[in-house]
Amino acid sequence: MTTTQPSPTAAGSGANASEAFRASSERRGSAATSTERADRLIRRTLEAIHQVIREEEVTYPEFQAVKRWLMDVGEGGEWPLFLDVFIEHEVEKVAAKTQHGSSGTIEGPYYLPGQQRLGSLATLPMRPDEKGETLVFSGRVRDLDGRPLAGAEIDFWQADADGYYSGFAPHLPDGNLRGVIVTDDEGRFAITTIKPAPYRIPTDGPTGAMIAAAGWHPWRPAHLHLMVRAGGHRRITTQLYFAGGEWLDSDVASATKDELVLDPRQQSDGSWRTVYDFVLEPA
Ligand code: MBD
Ligand code: FE
Repeated sequence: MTTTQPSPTAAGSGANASEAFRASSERRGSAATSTERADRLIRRTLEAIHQVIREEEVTYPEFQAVKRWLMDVGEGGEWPLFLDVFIEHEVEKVAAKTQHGSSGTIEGPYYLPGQQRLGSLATLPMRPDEKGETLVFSGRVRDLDGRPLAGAEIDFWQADADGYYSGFAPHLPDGNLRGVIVTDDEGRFAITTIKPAPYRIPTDGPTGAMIAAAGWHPWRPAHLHLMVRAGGHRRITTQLYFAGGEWLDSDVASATKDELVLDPRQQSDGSWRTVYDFVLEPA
């Protein structure tokens, strides 16, 4: 990745991700958990850790390294990043068991609410010299019976052609490559944007340090993020990937699914076009 822009620090984007999560969980409310459920989940989680310590004969220096690392994750504001990369995919799979219509996948740490509302034929807010190849992504939103959903909202966010998200990288204008697209009377939308780059977990923070210590790679394949909402219907949170893209088969966040891979076609003007339809189930 070559860029002349200052690279955002892990700590800077981590602090923003923590703040964004606190604001969003206040909005959505938190689950009321019974003592019985809390006892069971907490006990089983601790037992799983104890089992690894016993079976792997974890030493005091290893325990202290973990303790230091956990402190660093908190102080660096990287809990949202770490949890969404290494844990959220499993929670999403449980949720998907009771979900019909289009597939979802993880939300990740970089959603920001309250973006600019755009019409059904929308160009995302971007810099005048926004780098990257033009991508036109269009489709329809329908219900399970195939009826178009007019006025459905596609809350859209993506990284730029250097792999950075606005709101989490100080060199990017607020709202860049984010927007809420509203479908027309026939449930249609068409979004003009640029193809994003793959995303790399920041290597200067504790999550990156853990990945390096284990000899893993820090990459997610290039992707678009969306939430699709319509009155009376269950919201879908998903991501769309690109056929043939790097890291598709080894996403560090384990969040790819075959049915979420787009295969854009290049047009004579050099831009890329792709179509994807969404199906929402009743709420
Ligand atoms: C991302 O861009 C992302 O989508 C997820 C899930 C985790 C880290 C960065
Ligand atoms: Fe992402």
